[in-house]
Amino acid sequence: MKTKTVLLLSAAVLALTACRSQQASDPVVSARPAPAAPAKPPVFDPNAAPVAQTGFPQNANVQQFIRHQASHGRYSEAELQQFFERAQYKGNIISIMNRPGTSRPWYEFRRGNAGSGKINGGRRFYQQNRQVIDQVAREYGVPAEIIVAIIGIETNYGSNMGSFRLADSLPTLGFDYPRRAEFFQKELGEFLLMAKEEGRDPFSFMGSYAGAMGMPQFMPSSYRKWAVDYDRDGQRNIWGSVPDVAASVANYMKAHGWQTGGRVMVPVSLAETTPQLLALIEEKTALNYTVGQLRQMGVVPLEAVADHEKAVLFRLEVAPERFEYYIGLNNFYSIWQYNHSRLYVSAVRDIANGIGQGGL
Ligand SMILES: [Ca+2]
Repeated sequence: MKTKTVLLLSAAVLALTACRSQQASDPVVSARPAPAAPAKPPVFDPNAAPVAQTGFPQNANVQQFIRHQASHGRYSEAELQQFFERAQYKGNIISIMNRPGTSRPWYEFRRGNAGSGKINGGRRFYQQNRQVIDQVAREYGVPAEIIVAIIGIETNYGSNMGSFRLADSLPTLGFDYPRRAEFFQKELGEFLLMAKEEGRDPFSFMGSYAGAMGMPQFMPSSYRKWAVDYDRDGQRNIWGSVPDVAASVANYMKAHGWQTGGRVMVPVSLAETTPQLLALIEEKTALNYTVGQLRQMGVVPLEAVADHEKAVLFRLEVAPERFEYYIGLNNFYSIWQYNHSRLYVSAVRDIANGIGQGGL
């Protein structure tokens, strides 16, 4: 862990150095506010010759993107053309994206994502950064152990932040992954704005193969909205500054409705596993019912919870074909918006409870 901290610190220093020299040498970077993102990128034409064949600069979809961005005054056509001349197509990213997904049951997911290694790592990380994380927690009203747990599940406390240049991964996904072209082109647009706002070369940003950045794995649109320069050095450094990272995560949670002092989930039992209740579990995750309404349908909370609280019923497979039932409350939903997976939220809560006093 010591080595990692040193690595993170040197990464931070490098990032800052890069920023400074960039700002010093590039007078275009100014306090001029960036224009708002255009509502929607143009429609992706799946019949155009693929990027793997044409390269980026000559690709019809890329040219369409360039015209669209330039027409909104975000970048000149020449600047964008130059960007795509430098961007490298990464076919291995498309292979990763096309791997068949496997849905793991909770008892397996938990081992990999919320095991004792992750909890012990979280205790160490918290201990090393206690002062600033506690300060952020107080200021934002989000528990320190939730902040730490999210950093843990996302990147194992900063040790696995991804080694792809965003300037390669986002164009590759935006123009060679039709299923989500719209999403990744939008993120690419946000990314280019973000590089300009931060006064950094777009090719200096590193992240996961899917464009998630830094210790909290923010996508560029999230970075622009919620990343925080907590240590006030002029950079929102979510790759190497723990104060910035902790505040960015807490800010995200607060913006997504975190209620200070609220619980994440409460164990329940079902009076009977009726088809109605099983259907509820299959519903899209949302807080559509109150605890009182769920009680009337036969859900019995095993710990105190107020009837007026909003909730979602779900279950976790704790061993093959053996289920535990829960209701997720408001703060469950806040974490879910960080990553749309009930297993993810449950793992965050397990790590957090393992680090802290429990009771979340
Ligand atoms: Ca900073």
